[in-house]
Amino acid sequence: MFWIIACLLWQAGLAKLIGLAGETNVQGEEQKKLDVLSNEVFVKALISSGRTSILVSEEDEEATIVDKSMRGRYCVVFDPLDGSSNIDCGVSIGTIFGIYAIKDDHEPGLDDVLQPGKNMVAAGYCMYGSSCTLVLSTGEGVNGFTLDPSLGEFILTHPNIKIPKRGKIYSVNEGNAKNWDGPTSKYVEKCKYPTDGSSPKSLRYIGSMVADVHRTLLYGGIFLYPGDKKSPNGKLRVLYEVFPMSFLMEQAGGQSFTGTQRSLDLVPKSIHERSPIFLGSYDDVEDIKALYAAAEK
Ligand code: P6P
Repeated sequence: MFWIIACLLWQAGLAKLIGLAGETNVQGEEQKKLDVLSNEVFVKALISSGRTSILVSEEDEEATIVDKSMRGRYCVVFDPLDGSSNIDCGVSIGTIFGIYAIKDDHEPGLDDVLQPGKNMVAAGYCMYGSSCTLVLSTGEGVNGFTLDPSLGEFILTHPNIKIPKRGKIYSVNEGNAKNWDGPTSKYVEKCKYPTDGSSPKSLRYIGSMVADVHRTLLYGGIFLYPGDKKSPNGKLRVLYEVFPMSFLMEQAGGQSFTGTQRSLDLVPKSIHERSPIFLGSYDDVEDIKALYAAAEK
């Protein structure tokens, strides 16, 4: 699947696949042709695998219940092409996915999907950039694989990834600063003007979650998409963005926080629900958790 998407992306500019498909998805965003194609590739491949019972895609308003004859014991939640608004300018984008095991003694339904992220059995992302990199965890640590196009195989290139305990980078869209709440504003201020004599953190923000999280995982630091006055729940979707990335961060020794609780403890009420997210190096996330705790007092 991932290789097919990578090939579609690498050929897009030539095949004039880039550009709007003229439709909008459930998020009210213009769908690019590659969004539509990627979603079709994943849905068809997951159904034909015979391993899935229910699918949730960022591109589909409703969950897909797999026909009884093709059902398996897994529920897959995914964003087939996250960051697709960056396609035309060649910025790295990616597929994000999470997997739940579900009991097969009943008709699958939303109850099988609306589970806390800590119940996931696997999660990962595939980043389509200068290379095609798959980062995956099945609950026993995090490993990174790079596609060798000459073999058509993913090679283990980043065994047992561990995120540094603290990093020198913060990653947030500062254009939203005027709407931030107190703790987020205070935290970003501390990143820029540290009061403990340490050096200021560097700001790196690509605007493609997979790329920003991949850099955070490898280099350390913190990625923030906070809620704000305009969007109290932020922008990122719980099931197929917040949960998979939080699962990976915890498996790599980092952590993920929503502003009120551990991200993986969230229980979503709907399949496209959003949540604020602060994830990355353990100690960096501890710092912002302390600011939110102090604001509660
Ligand atoms: P903003 C891409 O559309 C996306 O869902 C994530 O990949 C990314 O982190 C975020 O939105 C960027 O949002 O508001 O900063 O452009």
